[in-house]
Amino acid sequence: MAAIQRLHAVRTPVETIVAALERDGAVIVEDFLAPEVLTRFNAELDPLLAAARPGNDGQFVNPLIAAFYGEHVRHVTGLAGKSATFVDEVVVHPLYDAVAKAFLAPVCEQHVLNLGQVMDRGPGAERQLLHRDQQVWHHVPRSVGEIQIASVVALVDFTEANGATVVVPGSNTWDWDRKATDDELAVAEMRAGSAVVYLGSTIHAGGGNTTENAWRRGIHVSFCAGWLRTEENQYLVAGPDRARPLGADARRLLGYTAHDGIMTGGGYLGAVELVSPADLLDAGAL
Ligand SMILES: O=C(O)CCC(=O)C(=O)O
Ligand SMILES: [Fe+2]
Repeated sequence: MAAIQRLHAVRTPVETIVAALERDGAVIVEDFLAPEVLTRFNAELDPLLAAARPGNDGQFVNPLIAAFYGEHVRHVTGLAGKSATFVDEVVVHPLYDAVAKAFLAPVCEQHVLNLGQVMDRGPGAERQLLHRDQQVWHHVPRSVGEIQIASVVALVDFTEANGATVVVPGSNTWDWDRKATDDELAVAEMRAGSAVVYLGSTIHAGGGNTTENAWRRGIHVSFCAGWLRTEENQYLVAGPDRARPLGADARRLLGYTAHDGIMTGGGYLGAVELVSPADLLDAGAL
């Protein structure tokens, strides 16, 4: 069985974390969330999860997605619209910013939040199909390189039995067609508050939950190049009323700043009335 390098969120220089990601495509970042943040976040999520139906009551974009997520996972999607802790502490987490800049700055002017959802893997959940998250943008030529950075943050202790994420270290450097064997899988067992961070090209899956009654509460959070269509529609998840009181960084990550590629030979994207929506928010016009 393969292993994932473990590094500490605060004590490790970010360059070391980036180097581990370049080499292995995945790294466990210990103590990614401070204990106080973890407690606050879980308290905020408790009622949302209590109301969530396993398998989303069968409501998915299509039956293949339903099979991918399965019937035993509770989802709280669109966290940017539902959780202040998510926006204040997770979306703007400085480590995401540093890692996203390291991998995505070569291909975009700014990155944005792609997805932020709780995945509470329940007893009976089977391991997901091994996949690469950036396969969702299969029209983008692979020669473009990394266009996404992703993570699963543990909100309870992650164990092999309760469905810890599995990753394939080094698969970010593989030919796209190569399949992983079982001995190439590594299980991201980690304490609550830690995160497994991985690249969009790294093979991984949510793990199977073989316990009787233990739920694996984690959040799946990813960022992508700012010119991509995001998996969750963040403008509708977090509309202008939600974005107005936020700081500049959060607004930018939620897509309220135009992606301005004019100086690098491209064009501008995401403008409203020819300016950044964030400027309209400031002017009271949005
Ligand atoms: O929940 C997990 O551990 C991983 C989920 C995942 O990889 C996905 O839904 O794309
Ligand atoms: Fe995934």
